[in-house]
Amino acid sequence: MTKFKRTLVTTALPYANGPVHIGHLAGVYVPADIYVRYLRLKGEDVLLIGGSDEHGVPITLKARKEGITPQDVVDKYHAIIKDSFEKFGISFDIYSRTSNKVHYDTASQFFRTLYEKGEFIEKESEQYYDEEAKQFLADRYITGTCPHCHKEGAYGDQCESCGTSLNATDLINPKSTISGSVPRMRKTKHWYLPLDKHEPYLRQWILEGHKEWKSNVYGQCKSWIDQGLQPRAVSRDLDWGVPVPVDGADGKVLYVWFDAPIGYISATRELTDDWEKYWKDPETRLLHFIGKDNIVFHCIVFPSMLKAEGSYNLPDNVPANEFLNLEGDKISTSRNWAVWLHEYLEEFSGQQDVLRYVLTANAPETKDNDFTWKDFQARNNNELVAIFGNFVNRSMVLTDKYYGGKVPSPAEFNDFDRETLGSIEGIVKRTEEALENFKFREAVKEAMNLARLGNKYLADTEPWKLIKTDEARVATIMYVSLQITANLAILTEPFLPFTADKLRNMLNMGGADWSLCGKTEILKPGHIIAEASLLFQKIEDTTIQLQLDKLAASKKANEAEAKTAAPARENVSYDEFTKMDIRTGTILEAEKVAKTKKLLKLKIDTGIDQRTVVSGIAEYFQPEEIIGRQVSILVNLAPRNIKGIDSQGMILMAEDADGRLVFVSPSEKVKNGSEVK
Ligand code: B3M
Ligand code: ZN
Repeated sequence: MTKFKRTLVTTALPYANGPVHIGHLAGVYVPADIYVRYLRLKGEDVLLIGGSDEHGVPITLKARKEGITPQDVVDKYHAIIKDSFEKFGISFDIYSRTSNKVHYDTASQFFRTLYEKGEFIEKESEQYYDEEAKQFLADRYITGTCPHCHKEGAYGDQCESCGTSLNATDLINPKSTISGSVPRMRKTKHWYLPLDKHEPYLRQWILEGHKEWKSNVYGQCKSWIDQGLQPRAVSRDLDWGVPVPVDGADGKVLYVWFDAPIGYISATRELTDDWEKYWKDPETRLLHFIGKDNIVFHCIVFPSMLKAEGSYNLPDNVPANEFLNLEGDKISTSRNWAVWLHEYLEEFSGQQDVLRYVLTANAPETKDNDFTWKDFQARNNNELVAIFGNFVNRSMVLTDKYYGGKVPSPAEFNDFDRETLGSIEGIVKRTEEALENFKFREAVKEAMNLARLGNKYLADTEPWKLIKTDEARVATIMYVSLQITANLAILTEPFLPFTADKLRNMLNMGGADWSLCGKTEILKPGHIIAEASLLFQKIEDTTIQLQLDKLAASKKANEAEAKTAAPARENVSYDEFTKMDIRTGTILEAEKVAKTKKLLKLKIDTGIDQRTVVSGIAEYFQPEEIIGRQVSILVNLAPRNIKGIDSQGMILMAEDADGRLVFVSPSEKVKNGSEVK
């Protein structure tokens, strides 16, 4: 690390079209915050930059759906996101947003520079245009039939039914979601960043120069580069975003992935006049903390932009994480399968460090990982409460009890004391080494080993048994315990900032000074500590059950939604429809079919005749309650033998979102045998 004088850490800018959840925290913000807090404690010059990504089509779609402006959407979510990060102690030097003026200026200027240097190619292409709405259509604004699974309602970029990614031109019967009209192809001009031109440089810079990058990151880069890079459009036909700052670009904005990473630069500019030092001085180290879906943009596209511009540093490392799943399922905003930070803050008020701890201990560093509420509870109760909290509490309460809160003077250290004190330094070293290599799981585990060390030390020395007989020995034991406690109050600061702060206050030791970490005389004899209060509290089964119930409700709502939203089946002709002879009829008799759960045997007056129909509605209706009810019946369905009964026809039922069945009956009484058409 020595060759750098300062570090600039950026965190992916979350889209301001929804609140943030545990996946965001685990993948990006907690690791970045841990890292930055650590560097700050060491007295290094470091900035943590963040902000909301407020452009892009999903935001315009959400605005349209809710009947508000895109600015309304981003104002709402930017506030929620910013507040969540603050409350979780993500220690941004600035948390900005890409809809502000500094960003517009910075992004436009950046584009112009590349434009004037001839770093873009201009190309005409054909794109879908909505003639009624008079605008070009982004892929998400077009729906149609999927060419693969033939489901309707597939989007121009992806079919959500079968998951295939598509081009808008692949859709069968495309339709504009804005006006409903059939879009036409129209010529449009865009600017492209020729990534192919930068390929030799990227190959050298990453594949030769950065073999130390995490293998998931390096591997993705290699596969992109080996596949061959293509020019990428950096503009879009859209009315939400940074306007393309050249003549003849009316109605065009910068592509969101062009302007968003420039947001890091804008935010730094907004923060300090000295911003160029952080971006351009080769003695500054640039680090991007991101999730795995953003790797290509941060390792290939943005570096190509920076390189083309010419005056900026390229990232020194991009420690991207994999994904965090929730209870075995992919986290999903649209399916509400998430633990939302703003909700956690209400439901687990004051327990931010617990989530920070669990997400770090179980971070998706090298592979996707799963968050479960049971694991959350277990880590809190068995680790934070039983080890960390328990040790700190005993060491402070005993000091209070035996020495009135004054750090005692140790008598002579025995081998065990020396061995214990001697272990502290090693733990600190291993924690530092893990931190410096972006191995945060390992780092937090090492830090917890210090609490384990203390816990074991007290359990083995049992001062409470010696106080009557060997006070000098107890003084030594409490002294050693307090030095471990003081070390914990510094060492855990990057991971558990609220707890470490509280602990330092309890110990009366002021701010955290990393240079003390590993020392064995942090609290001097005679130093007065304050009263101990509990650092963590046990989480009960009922609390966890509430969370599990909440998720179960979400799942149920989704299943219901999935049902109501099932796309329409393939078209039939009118002739095909009229083949079905549907009549009104009245139920005359009803009885359960023996040895079945679902079946009722019904006698129906169809107006044509009286006939027997077997119907699978027994779970929803008692036989006696449906006698006399008018229903619709398909009378020309070929007879079927069901459980030994000849069933002639079918009663029409509607199945609601929860799978409940209701009769499709005429809304007023009509003659039996009336045709339904
Ligand atoms: N907003 C995508 C995301 O939230 C995008 C990141 C921008 S980082 C410059 O995953
Ligand atoms: Zn499909």
